[in-house]
Amino acid sequence: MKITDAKVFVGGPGKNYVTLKIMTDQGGYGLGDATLNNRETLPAAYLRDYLVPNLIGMDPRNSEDIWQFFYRGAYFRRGPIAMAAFGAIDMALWDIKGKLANMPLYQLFGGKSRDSAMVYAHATGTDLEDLMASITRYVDQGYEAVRVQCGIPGMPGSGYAVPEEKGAKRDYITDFSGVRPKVEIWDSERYMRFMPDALMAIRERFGPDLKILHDVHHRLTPREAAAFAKAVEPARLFWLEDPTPAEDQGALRLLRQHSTVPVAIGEVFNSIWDCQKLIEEELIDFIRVAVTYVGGITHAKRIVELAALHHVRTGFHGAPSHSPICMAAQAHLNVWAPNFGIQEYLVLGTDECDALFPSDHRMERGRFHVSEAPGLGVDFDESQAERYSFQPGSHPVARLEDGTMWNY
Ligand code: GCO
Ligand code: MG
Repeated sequence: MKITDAKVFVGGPGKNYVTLKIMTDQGGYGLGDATLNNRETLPAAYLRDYLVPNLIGMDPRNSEDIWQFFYRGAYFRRGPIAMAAFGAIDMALWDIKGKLANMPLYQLFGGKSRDSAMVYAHATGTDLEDLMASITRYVDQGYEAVRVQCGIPGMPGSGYAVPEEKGAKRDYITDFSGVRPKVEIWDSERYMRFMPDALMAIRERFGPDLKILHDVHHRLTPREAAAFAKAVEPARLFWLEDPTPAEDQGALRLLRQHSTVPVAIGEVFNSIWDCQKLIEEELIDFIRVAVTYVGGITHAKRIVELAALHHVRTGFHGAPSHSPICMAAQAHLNVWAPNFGIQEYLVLGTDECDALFPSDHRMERGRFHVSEAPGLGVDFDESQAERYSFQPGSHPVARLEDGTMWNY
């Protein structure tokens, strides 16, 4: 069996999805997602210029060897661009394998450990009352878990992932007015003064059962993060996400000495080496890698298995930047993984997105139900894809009030 061709598409409804389609000499095909938020053209170029020409003629069933060939063969290893490109190939090869076996992918991993996967939604508010209203909307829809982000009084620009107007949603942070980012202002002191009481007020309003998550988006120093984690303990969070800059794996040691708040980190990681220390030293409780950014299913599974040895559960990244192909790969891992924790999932399944990526995966009352179709269980409609093209966009950047650049 041989790979005969592979095509790369960039575009989608309100997003720049990077979709890879690998064709075989037996008429079948597999799909992969290489979307790297706000840098989408780069994994697409890596695929087109270097990886696809090498893929032609390879046996698509040898997904492990193909992964090693690209990873080791590049010599300059890792990094988000390369790993997203390898990730798309790896997903597509698993898709082909599942279709050959005529089984949904989770069966090839070891079957189901659960019927469906708990997901969390994003509640956002310009102030606490606005946030409470947003949480209520999700609780009423049956969600058991909600990430809460709130505007901070006195902070111009408000804070990470906070909407501009009351009642508005801010799920997707890309601004498509061009590649020059807008500037948001950050003030750790004001944030640390306000947020612990706000989280406690949410706990009191919604009672003991709601799973409350909060994302610091890498903005505190190790000492600040330790103090913050201690201060939010009474709110009994499901997790505190990215309290410190993710590249410093040692940064969480101080937090661990001062607090038992569950910690989640990893959405910016590209490999097992980025989280090895965090997992082996048991400095985290949830690993948040995305299948796309860590080189696909082959490498993500290695991370999940290392995590399982150290009581670390999964909480795969599921920001709307990932296409339904990555979300499908994660859905299969979620129903299999013995150490599944939770899945981030934003309901952005607009009609256009469903038309571009038809599937039987479904979300119901805060739970994701995996499709029983062979392979990944998601398709790609090329005639729909013709409607879209790349749109330049950017994340905002964060600066302190005096102008100093900070972590977005
Ligand atoms: C999350 C993340 C995202 C990122 C985004 C960057 O927890 O979902 O923090 O919202 O900001 O993926 O591209
Ligand atoms: Mg996050």
